[in-house]
Amino acid sequence: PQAIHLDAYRKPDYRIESLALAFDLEPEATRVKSRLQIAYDGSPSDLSEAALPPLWLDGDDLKLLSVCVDGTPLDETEYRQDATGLSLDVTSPGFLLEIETEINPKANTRLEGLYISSGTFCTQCEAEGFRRITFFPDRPDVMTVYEVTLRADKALYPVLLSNGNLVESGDLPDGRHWTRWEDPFPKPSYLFAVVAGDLACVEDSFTTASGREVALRIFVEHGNEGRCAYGMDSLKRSMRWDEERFGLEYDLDLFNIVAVSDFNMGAMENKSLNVFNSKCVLADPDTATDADYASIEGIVAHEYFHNWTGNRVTCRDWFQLSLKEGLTVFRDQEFSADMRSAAVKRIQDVRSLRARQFPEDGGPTAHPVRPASYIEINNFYTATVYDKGAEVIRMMQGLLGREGFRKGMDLYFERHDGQAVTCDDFAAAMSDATGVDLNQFKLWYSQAGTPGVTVTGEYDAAARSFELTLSQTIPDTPGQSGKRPMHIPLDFALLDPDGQPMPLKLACEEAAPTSRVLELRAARQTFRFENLDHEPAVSINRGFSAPVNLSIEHTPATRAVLMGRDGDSFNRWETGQQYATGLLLEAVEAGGEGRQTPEALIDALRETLLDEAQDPAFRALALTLPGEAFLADQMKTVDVDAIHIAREKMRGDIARALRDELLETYRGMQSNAPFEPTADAAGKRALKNLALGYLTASGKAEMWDLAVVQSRNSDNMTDRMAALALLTDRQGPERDDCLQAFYQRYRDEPLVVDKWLALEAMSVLPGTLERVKGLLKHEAFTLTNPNKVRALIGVFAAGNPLRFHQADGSGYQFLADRIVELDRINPQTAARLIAPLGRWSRFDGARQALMRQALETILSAENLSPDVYELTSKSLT
Ligand code: BAL
Ligand code: ZN
Repeated sequence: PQAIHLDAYRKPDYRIESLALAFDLEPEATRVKSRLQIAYDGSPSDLSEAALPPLWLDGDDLKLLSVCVDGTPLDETEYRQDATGLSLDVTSPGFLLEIETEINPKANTRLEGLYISSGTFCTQCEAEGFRRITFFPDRPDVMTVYEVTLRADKALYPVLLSNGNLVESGDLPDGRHWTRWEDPFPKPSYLFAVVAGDLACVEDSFTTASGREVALRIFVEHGNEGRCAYGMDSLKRSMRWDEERFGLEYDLDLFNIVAVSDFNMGAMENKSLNVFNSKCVLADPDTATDADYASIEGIVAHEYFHNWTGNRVTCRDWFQLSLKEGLTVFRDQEFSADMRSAAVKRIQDVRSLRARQFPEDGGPTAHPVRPASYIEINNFYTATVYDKGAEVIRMMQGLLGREGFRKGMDLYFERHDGQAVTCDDFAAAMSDATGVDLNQFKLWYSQAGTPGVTVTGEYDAAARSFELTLSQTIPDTPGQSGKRPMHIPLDFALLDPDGQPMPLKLACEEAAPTSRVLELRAARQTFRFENLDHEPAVSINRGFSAPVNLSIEHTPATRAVLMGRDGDSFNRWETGQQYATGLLLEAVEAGGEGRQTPEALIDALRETLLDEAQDPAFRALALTLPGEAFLADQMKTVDVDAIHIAREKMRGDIARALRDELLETYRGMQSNAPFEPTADAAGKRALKNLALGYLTASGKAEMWDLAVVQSRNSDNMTDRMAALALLTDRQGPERDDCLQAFYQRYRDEPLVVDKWLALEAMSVLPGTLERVKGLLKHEAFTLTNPNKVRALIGVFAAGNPLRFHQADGSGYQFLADRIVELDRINPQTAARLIAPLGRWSRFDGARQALMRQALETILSAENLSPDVYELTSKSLT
């Protein structure tokens, strides 16, 4: 397969002025008629007939039935067709093109284009699925207005939806019916959508700031109507928030969401017809956890926010994917921060960035936020494009200030509404609106790799001054070396022994604010602060203002200030995590057991656990030890066994030292009130379940009874899952009984069955791989459903380091075989399973060889998709 390069971009030769599509929906033979009004878009001097370039239409897996130009059928000598599309000679600068194709949605297991999920026709066109529906210039810079007519059997498919407004509908002979939809906003093909099925509908409405009444509908399989309330409420809150924060109103009279069970992604922002993975919208207390509720709130908001950042202003080409994704993730993060605890949300986002993006940035598939080339664009829906992209936007807001950032957003929409643009256009709007120079900053778009920033400081008591030295290094990544220094904004304060911020007077300035953003632009920079009466504790990169690996040493005294009293909760959490990480890595070096956990850490944890002034959700995060994957990421050569032993040992030490306090917390956080998915109630459950986790680690067998009782008797899925997640790691009959009872209770609930599969896949018990293999044949599992694949195979490979990396390599070979098998069904989902094997260079020689061997197994399979080929071959270099 060939790579596509950003610098080869050429604007399209032809505009599509309008597109009318008519579908006759049949599961195995859907007919699609398209009428395209086409106009040459080159310079007028090229308008001699001989000079008009051919028109290229992408097409994939389509049966071409006919092509007509201005009403005249073409014969086969007048166009050229290959496996990737159709090329037509053009003789007139404006013409009507009519094409008829046939497709087979039932056979479409890739879930790209038009396919069937549980009897419902649905589409996924981003990035390049539209070409699997009809021949079309399937690129985001070709925007057009759509009119869509849908015809289908009325009894089987009473609901027929597309983008925009419903303009007409009616009955047809033979029990069929039809609807016609018009979307007045020009859009790229990736935002096109169709849904046809027998679906239930939950309705509500929203009045926009300027008084537009918008009908809101969520379509679900019958029986799921009771699980839409939280998604609907999230939608309404998102709509209000976007008006208040960014002045952005909804622009049509109708907004539809459809939940489907088979979906490659979380959800999709098709104009006015969002299609959701059912996991990302359906919730009730009996089947969804607090984490599910929070994720639904964020994803519903994310897709809604795309209406402006993505749909009204879209990407010129797929290299600019982060233009819409990074920005929209940033927007959904800000929304969730406003709906919940901002501090907790920030910590969770940073944890997820470190778990998913930092390893990507340090591995064989590292790429910039705006990649320079790709083989398969589906492989670039990554943590880097999304989450690091969001960090880039957050840093811009840090540099411009909230008000400046808002001015930049306003200018961006003023300039580019209705256009397909680039990340440079976005940065230009930000810079022009505020006068802030972002030229060096834009290296964040083009240089891959997580910058390392080293911080050292020296206090001169006689001079009452403090000299802070910052230096940065940007690691080499595949295809990129010798990088330029980045522009890194670091939120900063100096704290006195009571944790109070001290005045920050730079030698060259009069002003002495108590916090500031230090802008690191050179490889090394020194800042000298004056008039300081005490040696300060350095609180830097507050709120994780820049996505860097920070290296800073604290004395026991300054660490205690930062952990206990820093007004920046992120850094309070961060300092504790760093402390625990240092101790754990020391223990790992010693083979795992290490020394007794120091009193200083235990005391700090006790103080946090019992500090009722702090949000329980924050306390739960502060008491959670760094995860095994994070610890592995800090090591040159990963030792999964020693990491597991060290972490469990420390958990046991903490549990034994704090047993009374933990028990008190466990009881104190219980509630008899009915379940509410609020941040407050969720925080209490999080702290209660954290306490339960430690109690079971304390070595007292009776503590396990608490988990067993909780798993059976809770009135909500959060508590039940928390208990089961502990029990799954415990050998013995009660484990098997509890898991079995859980499955029996929920066997008809696909989203809960996914949780059950994941519980088995994440177990640290020695027989896990064998059980996972067995579950492949279980009635509950199927390789054709991406949620099932991710729950069982994905969780095992990416979420169970101990068992995936077992020394005989059986985990690796298992994954390789599943990827090859799945690639024939669904390449996009198969490719997303590869990453854990790509980390081979971080392991010992024996494991390296076994992991590479597994990658070779994949690469040697016949007819590999470009998706899997690209990531596997890159992983081997
Ligand atoms: N655009 C793909 C799904 C999402 O990021 O919203
Ligand atoms: Zn998105």
